[in-house]
Amino acid sequence: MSSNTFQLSDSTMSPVPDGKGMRVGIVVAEWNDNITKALLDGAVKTLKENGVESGDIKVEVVPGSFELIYGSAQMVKSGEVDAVIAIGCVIRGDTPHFDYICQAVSSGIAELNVSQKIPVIFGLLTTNSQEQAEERSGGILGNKGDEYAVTALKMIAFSRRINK
Ligand code: DLZ
Repeated sequence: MSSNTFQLSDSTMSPVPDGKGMRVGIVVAEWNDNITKALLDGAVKTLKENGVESGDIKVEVVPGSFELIYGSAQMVKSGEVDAVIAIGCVIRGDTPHFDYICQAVSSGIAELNVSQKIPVIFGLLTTNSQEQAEERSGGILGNKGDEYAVTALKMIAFSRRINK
């Protein structure tokens, strides 16, 4: 299976758990908001399609992807959700800023996953161009928000199995 067409929601993958009773927090960055809004919409749509109730989806906005670290940490510590999806989009520019943000966010989210009790899903889209971002946020390559939602549901189910 090509990584370009791989979808976590494919029928060849393990079934998506029923999301009824699952509470999902989403922290979404405003930078590149035409992309992050589409990713958010995709994630929310998939959560609802899989049984998550509207009232169990909590969305908070932060300015940029760097702030996803703090935003996700606070959402985790609130105790009000069973998983957090961190959504952002970083598009490579002419300066090394791209690398610093990507490195910081991936390390920050990884740290939360090992130090906290609930899963934090890495929903940071990192692309070389606006076109690549559009292709992955509702374009010809699907909507990665869908995958983030499926991952959140699978990880909540995993956590419940392990911790029962
Ligand atoms: C500063 C900056 C730059 C250059 N590029 C992006 C980007 O492509 N995507 C994104 O989400 N945020 C970007 N930011 C903002 C930083 O994430 C952060 O908000 C600021 O450095 C303030 O902490």
